[in-house]
Amino acid sequence: MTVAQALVALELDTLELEIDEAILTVTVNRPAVLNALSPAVIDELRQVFGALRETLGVPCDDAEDTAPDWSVRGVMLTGAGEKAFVAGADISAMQHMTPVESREYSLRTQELTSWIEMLQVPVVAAVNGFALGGGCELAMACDYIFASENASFGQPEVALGLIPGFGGTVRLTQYVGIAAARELIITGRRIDSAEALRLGLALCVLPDVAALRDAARESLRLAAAQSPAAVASAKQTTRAVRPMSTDDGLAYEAEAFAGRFGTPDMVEGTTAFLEKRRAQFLGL
Ligand code: CO8
Repeated sequence: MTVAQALVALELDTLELEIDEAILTVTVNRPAVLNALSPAVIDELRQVFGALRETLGVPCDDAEDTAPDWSVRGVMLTGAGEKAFVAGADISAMQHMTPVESREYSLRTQELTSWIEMLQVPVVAAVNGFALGGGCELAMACDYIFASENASFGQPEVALGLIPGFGGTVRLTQYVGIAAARELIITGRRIDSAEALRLGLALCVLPDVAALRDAARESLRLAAAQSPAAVASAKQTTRAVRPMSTDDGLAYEAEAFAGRFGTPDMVEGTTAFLEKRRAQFLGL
């Protein structure tokens, strides 16, 4: 069974999964509470992204099949309806947590965001409305963010006597720089899609939710036409070099670059170019 088949067989209460041409759409589906992240949502997201990270690019468990499993080539993460991507962590589920419980919750969710960030295939956040607190943090764990015109971003935790706990203090700074991140976190103010675009938080803004999902899917399809092994290496390398000095980053990149030489996908990609035909990648 491929990971795509295993995923659609999962019984999930808070997420909807759909696979179309190897693009997986994961929809957080609690519209009555603006898709707020309850512990159940986090557990189900961990099931989905946990299964993906363990199986993508390795032979599937069918004994006869030795080809790597690339049955999912990209993931779109979005929220149900038109009003919200995710309006944050579920405040009612969080209110009575002890410091010990909240640390555990924070660490489990941060681990999920790292799995998303390091996943072997691209993950695009399609932000269709409110992306607040944990919602903004979930979107920032993705490779990039596409937004609809009605999208609204923010880290409003200070209004609750809290601070971001799902990676916001780290990733918002990486997206928008230290001053803009501090200003947003300290004031808790919400920004619209135009300001998110200007700050570099959103990569592009689409006029409505249908156009947003089409654009995110098209971007993932473009990536899916490339060598999956090269895409995985490119994604892993851009993350690994980020905290490095220029010299260390360049040395790391040279190793990763060299690591692609002689691989089946590199041989196929370069041969196909020279033979003026479309490459048929194995994903190795
Ligand atoms: N949690 C729980 N319920 C929520 C949440 C939420 N984050 N957001 C909205 N809802 C519920 C509302 O309570 C309401 O429920 P009901 O209909 O039963 O009253 C329903 O969704 C609809 O919401 P509104 O009526 O408020 O809709 P509006 O259009 O008037 O307002 C807003 C929309 C502006 C998005 C407003 O709902 C709001 O401010 N929501 C809260 C946003 C927020 O503060 N998010 C951050 C939460 S904290 C967080 O994410 C921290 C992450 C790190 C934690 C680390 C943990 C250990």
